[in-house]
Parts: sequence; structure tokens; C-alpha cells
Amino acid sequence: MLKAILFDVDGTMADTERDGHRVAFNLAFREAGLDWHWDVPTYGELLAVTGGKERIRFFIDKYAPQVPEVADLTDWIAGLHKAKTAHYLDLLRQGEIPLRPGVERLIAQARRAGMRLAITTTTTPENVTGLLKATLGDDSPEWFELIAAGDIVPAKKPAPDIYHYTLEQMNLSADETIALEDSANGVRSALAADVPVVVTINDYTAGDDFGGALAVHTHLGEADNPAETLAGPAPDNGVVDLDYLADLLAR
Ligand code: XBP
Ligand code: MG
Repeated sequence: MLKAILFDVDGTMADTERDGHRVAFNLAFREAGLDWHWDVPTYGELLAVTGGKERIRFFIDKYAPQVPEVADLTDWIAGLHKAKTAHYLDLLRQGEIPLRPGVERLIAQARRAGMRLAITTTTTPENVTGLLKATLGDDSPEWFELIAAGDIVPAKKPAPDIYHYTLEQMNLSADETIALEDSANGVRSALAADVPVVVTINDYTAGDDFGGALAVHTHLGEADNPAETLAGPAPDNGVVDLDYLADLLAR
């Protein structure tokens, strides 16, 4: 029986990557006097690595850009990433990043039905509360029983750690939950913890391998903007709702 919906954030709740995180990274690079710039295709490639700090380190290792001589590279990356988070929060506060179709509707329906809700993401915790407050109001972080985010677990997606942590904290078994994800890394993470997963794609992840997912849709759908189903059963009228998710789980 479906007891909880576990939301990924980046790419799933909102298209945060191209116009949010990427822009914030570039602002932080410029502020730090670095001549690095992550354009849209480059960022798509870097998204293979989850976690902003991990992504910066991967970029340094792969592209060997000029890095100032610093005593401790890990500390320096953490500082640069902190500046990036501040820029990202500014972008959220400016209202630049809306929720994807169907996200607000599904959350509202779940709350009315008493369905348990959690966030399961690799991004920094402040980024989650920032997005929720900017899009759903100041009290919306409290709608989620758990916000599992960032460095709370040692290994980020595609490792299963964040899903294991979520199940343990909520005292749920994997088959009582459904994860909503947008990327292959997210799907691999959920499946490695035996959590059934439904995918909504975006421009960066459309070509990913979603093998093992229960279904793949373009988005969660609204009555006037139905989702297209790319794999698995299609929801009635192109709208992913609680009945549809519960049915998927029962199959
Ligand atoms: C999200 C990420 C994050 C964000 C940046 O993955 O990979 O790294 O891009 O966030 P998912 P931070 O959607 O699978 O959780 O810079 O705060 O790490
Ligand atoms: Mg994601």
C-alpha cells in the first residue's frame, strides 16, 4: 500500500539546473576571479556527477582549469560552493524558478489525503527550503515529514544512501513508497534501495536510461496540460495523481 511519496527536487519539482544551479555556479566563479564558465552543454555533461562540490572537483580533475594555489583544495571548493548556494538562493527569491506542471497539484492532493511526504535529494538543504518557500509559501517546508538532503549521507545519488536514510527515518519499507525522479542517477539511487520510481523527464535527462522505472512521463500533468507517457501505464487524462500512483504500486 502506498504510504509516502518521496520527491526528488532538482529537475523533478522544478527545472533548477540550467537556469538556477548553472547560473549560480557561474556567478560564484566570476566573483572568485575565476575565468571558468559552464555553458548549457558543458553543464549537461557535468550533471553526470551529483552534488555541487563533487561537480566542481570533477570539473577540476577532468578539464584542469586554472586553480589558485590553495592550502586545502577541499576547503576552497567548499567556500566556492557556499558562494554558489548564496547566488542560487537569490535566484529563487527573485522567483526565477517555477515548479513543474502537476507538482503543486499532486502535493495538494497528497496533503488532503493525509499521504506522507518527504524530500530525497542531493542538493543543499537551504536550496530545498528556498525553493519550497519561493513557490509554495513560507510554511510549505513543514508539509514534508522529512527533508533528506545534501551531505546528510556520505555518498550521493546514484548511491542508495539517501533513500535508505529516508526509509529508516520514516520507518517505512521500500514497497510502501514511490519516488519521483528525473534522471538516471536518481532512478539508480532509488532502485538500489528497492524504492519503486516514476520518472518525469526534462531537457537534460530525456536521453537517460530509465530501465527499471515503473513509468516515464514528460511531467506530472495538469487537466489543461496533460503529460505524455513515454514508458509504462498512462494515467487517466494525462494527470499523475494518487490513484494512479497507488495503482502502479499494486500492479
Ligand atoms: C541534484 C544535484 C545537485 C544540484 C546542485 O541531483 O546533482 O548537485 O545540481 O546542488 P538530484 P548543490 O536531483 O538527483 O538530487 O550545489 O547544492 O549540491
Ligand atoms: Mg533530479
